[in-house]
Amino acid sequence: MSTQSASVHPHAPTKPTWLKWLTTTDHKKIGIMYIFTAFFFFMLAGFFALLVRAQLLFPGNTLLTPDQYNQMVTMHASGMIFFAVIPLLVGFGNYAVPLMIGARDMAFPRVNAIAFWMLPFGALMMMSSFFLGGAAAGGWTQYPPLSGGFFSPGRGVDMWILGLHVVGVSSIMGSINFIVTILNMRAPGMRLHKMPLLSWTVLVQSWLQLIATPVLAGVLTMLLFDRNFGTSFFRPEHGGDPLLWQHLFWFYSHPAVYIMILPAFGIVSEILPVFSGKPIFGYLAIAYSSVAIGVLGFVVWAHHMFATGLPVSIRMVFMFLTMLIAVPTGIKIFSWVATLWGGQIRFTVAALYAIAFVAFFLIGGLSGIFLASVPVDVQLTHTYFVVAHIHYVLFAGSMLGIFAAIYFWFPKMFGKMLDEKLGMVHFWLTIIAMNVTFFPMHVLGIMGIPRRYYTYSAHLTEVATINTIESIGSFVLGVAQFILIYNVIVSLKKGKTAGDDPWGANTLEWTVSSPPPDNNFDVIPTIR
Ligand code: HEM
Ligand SMILES: [Cu+2]
Repeated sequence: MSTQSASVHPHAPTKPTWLKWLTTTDHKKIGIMYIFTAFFFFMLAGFFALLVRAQLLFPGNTLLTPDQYNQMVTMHASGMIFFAVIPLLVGFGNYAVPLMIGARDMAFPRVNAIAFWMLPFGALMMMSSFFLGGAAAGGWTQYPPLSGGFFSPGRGVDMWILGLHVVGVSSIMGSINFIVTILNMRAPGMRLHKMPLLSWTVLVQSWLQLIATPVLAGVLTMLLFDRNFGTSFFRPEHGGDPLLWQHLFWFYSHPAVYIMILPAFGIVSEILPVFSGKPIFGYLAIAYSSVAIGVLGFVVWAHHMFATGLPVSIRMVFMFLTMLIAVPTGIKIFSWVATLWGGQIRFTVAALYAIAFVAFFLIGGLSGIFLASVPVDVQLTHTYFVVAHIHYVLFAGSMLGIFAAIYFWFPKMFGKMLDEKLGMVHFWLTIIAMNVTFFPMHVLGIMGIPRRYYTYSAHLTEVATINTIESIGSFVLGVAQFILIYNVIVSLKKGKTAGDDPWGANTLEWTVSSPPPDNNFDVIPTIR
């Protein structure tokens, strides 16, 4: 086994490069394809957000029709969650985890390839609804009766459901693959307690996907049947219950927020020690608090339903359980700060993104604790405060983690360094514009301004000013991402050669060449 090398198929005919990529089962190529595909959808869903912000730039704007506005809000959020953030993280997991644990590939390389290819197909299915009479417009949460046949008569919701089914199957296949890989394919001597933290978080993420995604598939199918085949799971006029949707939807979608953040925790836990020149503080605490977050994530879903008239006793239980999540999250924040503390910090772009993650994700965590409190949530749930919260967890959290990962692993992936100067410009513009865009949303929310509204009154001058500022911030945020794209293109062509270990890191992927050989390791390393 350990002497197997790249020459296992000496007689394989040489394919043209593009065909090699299209037919590859190599986890590294698949990881890179995940990342590029998902980045494309990040830009597309970002464009939808900018249309939303353009509409809200000043009161009484008619850039979009109300229905187009609702479609943009829906497709922005759905696109970001399912086609951008989750697959970006899965892409980094795919690329890095087998290398980090000393494996030659994922456990099921062909399943890995199929799972990847389902992503663009699922996404295109959902996006095609724009050309089939209009996309879904009921928000990414698609609460019935809004998503039912009466309020959403077109094909949009059906295509939304079918597209999600396809990426759902992809997620389930991917998660099984990660679980088997991580549990069975670690290099000799790499006990679970020695495994890099990214693998821990990907392992927990995969369990969440495996358990939660089938529930989403079920509830989507029920809605599809209500809409097309005369069932009435969610139709009160025929004895159904719309709240059943909310329970099942959030039983998936609350774990989904951890699906979207856990690998980012892992990424940051890999990067901070490298650039602070110290080992990670509290390795076991980070590993086990990730498991705790995964478990708790399944028993808090009703905190999305505090305003639906659930019995007070139930709301109290969910409030308490939700607040408990602050404990494992706090443990991580503490460990990261302790890792940085007293270190010889090298402020590379990757390090800056990881540090910014800790600083700004904290804001999203704190607003989450506010929202966990029933009386506060009842006031704020329909307002912009929630939009502020999700963006501090998903942009300031997941996306900053993803940017950190891009700057950190790019040299390994392509053997070239990204330009640090361009990276700095990208970093500072992103951080400033992100806060200008999303921080004032807390204020709008506390003022009582509802979310998902098409426009607002010109009499609300303060509200208008805040909206204008946010919109300008968002345009800068959008433009800033082209600096990253430019950096990638230029660096691929003429970036500095990276060498095996440009950052002085010591996980296994840095012991092989950049880019790594096809089979990852000529000799599988033994861990002591
Ligand atoms: C350029 C960056 C972004 C901008 C300008 C932006 C802006 C917006 C706006 C304006 C809304 C609709 C507000 C409303 O009327 O209710 C929204 C909703 C949403 N955004 Fe973003 N967004 C960005 C990035 C992201 C990212 C990276 C994610 C990650 C998943 C994300 C997830 C969401 C979600 C889930 C919602 C729906 C919230 C709900 O359930 O009501 N956004 N965003
Ligand atoms: Cu939740």
